[in-house]
Amino acid sequence: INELPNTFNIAAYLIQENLKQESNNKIAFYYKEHTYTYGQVSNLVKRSARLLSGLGVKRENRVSILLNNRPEWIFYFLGAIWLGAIPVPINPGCSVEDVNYILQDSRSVILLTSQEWQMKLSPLTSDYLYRVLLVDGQESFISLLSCQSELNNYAQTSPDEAAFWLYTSGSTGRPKGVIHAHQSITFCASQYGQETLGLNQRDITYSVANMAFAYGLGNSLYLPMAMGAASVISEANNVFDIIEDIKRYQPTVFFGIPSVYSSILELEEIASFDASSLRLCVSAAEQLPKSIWQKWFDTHSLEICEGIGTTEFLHVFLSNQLGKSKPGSSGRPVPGYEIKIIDENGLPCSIGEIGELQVQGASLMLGYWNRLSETRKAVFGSQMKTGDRYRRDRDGFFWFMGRKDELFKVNGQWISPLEIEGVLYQHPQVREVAVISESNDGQHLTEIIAYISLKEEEQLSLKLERSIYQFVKQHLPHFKAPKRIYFLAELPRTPTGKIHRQLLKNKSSD
Ligand code: 3SK
Repeated sequence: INELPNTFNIAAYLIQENLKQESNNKIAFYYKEHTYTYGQVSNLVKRSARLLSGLGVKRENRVSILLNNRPEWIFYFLGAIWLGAIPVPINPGCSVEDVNYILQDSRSVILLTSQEWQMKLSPLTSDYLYRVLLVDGQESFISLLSCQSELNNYAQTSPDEAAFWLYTSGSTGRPKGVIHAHQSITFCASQYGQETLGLNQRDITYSVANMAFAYGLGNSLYLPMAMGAASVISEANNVFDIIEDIKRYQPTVFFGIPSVYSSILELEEIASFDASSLRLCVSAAEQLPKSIWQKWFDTHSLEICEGIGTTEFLHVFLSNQLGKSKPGSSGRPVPGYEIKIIDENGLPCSIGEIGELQVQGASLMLGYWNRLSETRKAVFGSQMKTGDRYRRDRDGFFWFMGRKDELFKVNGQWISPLEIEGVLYQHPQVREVAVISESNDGQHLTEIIAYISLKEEEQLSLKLERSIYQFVKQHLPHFKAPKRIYFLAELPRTPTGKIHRQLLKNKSSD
């Protein structure tokens, strides 16, 4: 890993490295019927910096973006960093209440959004925001850029200084602003993008995640840019559109999440998925059931490289690699990260023993904005406790056992909901599963409850319900079998696409 100079601006690095390599005319982004070369991106980023500067934005001011994936997102994000300001992406999957909270909490002075969102937010309640820019309508962001000149001088920032924030939402409480330095991006790009995935200049990446989510930001923006590769910017929010996009743009790398892989496999009979351009498939954000990995492999002869990361570490730190993966595991440490599993006394667990995952690496956040006690609780030195329970096998692969707060005790034994979910996923009619425990109130025994959604063409019937209960009985010991199974059309999801377990827990206690 190369030492960075004392003055380092990640936006300038991503732009200038590509122009140095004479990639001026190389395509950086595909969006609908448009393409943007690295030369055009450079021009639009510098104009964006000029526009923000003209609007009075100063170094270290926060500026928010609330949009689906689109090119303006990228020009604004990099333009702000070029200027030394701090972009704060907001996931459009957030509630209006959370968006208002983030605008206020981050003290953002400018917001780039759409007319639709502007209407939803009206009246805006932030005390700091003085201008809303829109991507649509009469005075669109792109039309404003066309009147600007390029701002050629970028802010002489340090690699350690805040470059951007990402908001992370836990299952409870308000979203937290995660502060990342300029150097977090170079670290993730070299260690994960280059060393682990082997991304290169010829790649075209496609990601299903919104760029306000750390996974999406890396996949669509800085991983491909750092390699001089191209990226498809897509607003697709359903599987049919994703399948259409893959046919149209022929990407080489597909960054998915488990529910998308599962839906593509399910729909394949009606909308065939053309995987011929792909050399690499990646999954993160949630554990990928082994059954989905296997079916994808059998159908497309492609391994899915599963990994796991956190917003606090910006991208993936545990990952499988092509030809060296163990389906169902999170893989091995990405080079440059030191990863331990520790017991309740803070001591390293032995092989096979379950403990909490503790990660150390240079992409660790600077801290949570204005949340000192939460920062202190999670981070000590350059390490962070993730709250995830893991075990490691003899080959050094890490196996996710569930969130620390999701394990429960039945018959005196710790049970991971993932083990039960893994069994239910093997039932041919099951699409999604989440297993939770009904909280033990001290008077009743803990009960295991499963929420299930069925595959598209399946109808719930008494016969099917019985077959699922029977399946559970056959494949799980009595005490691990869910007492009750509820069927939902689909399971609730968080803005980043993870199953919203807290909502299910609330539902079960209603
Ligand atoms: O959830 C994950 O696995 C993840 C992966 C990459 C970047 C960020 C996150 C949260």
